[in-house]
Amino acid sequence: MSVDTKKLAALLGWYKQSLGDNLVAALVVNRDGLIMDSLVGSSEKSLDEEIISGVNALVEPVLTRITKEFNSGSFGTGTFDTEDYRFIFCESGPEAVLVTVLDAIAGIDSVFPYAYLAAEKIARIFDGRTVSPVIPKLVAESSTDTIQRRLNKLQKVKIKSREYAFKLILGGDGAVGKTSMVHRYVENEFETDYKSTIGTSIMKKECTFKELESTIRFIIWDLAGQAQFKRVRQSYLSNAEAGILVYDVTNRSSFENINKNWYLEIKKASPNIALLLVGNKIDLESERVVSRDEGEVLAQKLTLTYIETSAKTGENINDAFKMLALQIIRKFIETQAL
Ligand code: G3D
Ligand code: MG
Repeated sequence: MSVDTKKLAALLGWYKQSLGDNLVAALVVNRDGLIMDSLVGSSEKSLDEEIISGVNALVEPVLTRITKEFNSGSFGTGTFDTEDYRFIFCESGPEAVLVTVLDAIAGIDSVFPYAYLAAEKIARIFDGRTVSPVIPKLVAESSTDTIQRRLNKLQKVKIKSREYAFKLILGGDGAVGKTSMVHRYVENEFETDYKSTIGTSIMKKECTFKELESTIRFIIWDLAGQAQFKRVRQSYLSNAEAGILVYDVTNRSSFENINKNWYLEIKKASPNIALLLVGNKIDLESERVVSRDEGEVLAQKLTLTYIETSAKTGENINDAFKMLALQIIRKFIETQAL
């Protein structure tokens, strides 16, 4: 087995940056309990590399237990608290576990989305598949988010792909890259000479979280041709469970229209929609007029998760849809749990 260790190290670097002061250490451990890679965080408790060996001793017995559950196929994610530290274990494909060590008093809610995302990426690295080591910055969907409490339920409830399909719509001005994003995601290819057509195309795509034993089936509605828009707007926007608000980082008015028009209109048509805010075309860095900070501030204001993408290079496109799927799983669990 040859693992791209450079990529693994880069990914951990991004993971560390995402978690900031919360992180004491992050380790990628194989199923024999062997540490494949690790790094210490910037938390005050992360004094030196010694912590890694200490962590290793702690991790070993826990891993033995987990390995059993692994084999029975029941392990996905688990947490484990000691007096000084909190551990999050995320299964990362068949071969690895991502172990995240946090300060004992650290909140876990904001860490989980990153841990899932990192674990998914590590699984791909172990598989030898292509994956970007970059972990996009996510603005918390809401401060009262309690993913942890629902985690046990997540383990139990399986979302069966054949039973549930979620309507996903895209909002945003013309030419911001909505259709290109969908094409990227659905076919993983970018058509440079894509021509606007008239009507709505509807595509299916499944987004699977092995670790959560969940599959989200998106039915993506993409409206082509701005002229048609007014007439079909209502049926297009309503009854949607998921939506992506897209603006172009090189076009300020497309950004302003998210706040002025798109957000309100979509919320009105589909009040319970799970939404994601996307700043697209980041490959055009020299033409950028809307900064990442501005995107984040808007996301915070609207309590949305924010991601920056390029439909041209494919950067963060899969992650964007994944983050949305994760929100849906959470929403779904919340309603099921009542
Ligand atoms: P829309 O569906 O939001 O209207 P489209 O937008 O997907 O049709 O894209 C509009 C134009 O932007 C297209 O250019 C497309 O190629 C381009 N585009 C989309 N995403 C990106 C991106 O991430 N980076 C760059 N550089 N261009 C992008 P054309 O020239 O084909 O009209
Ligand atoms: Mg389009």
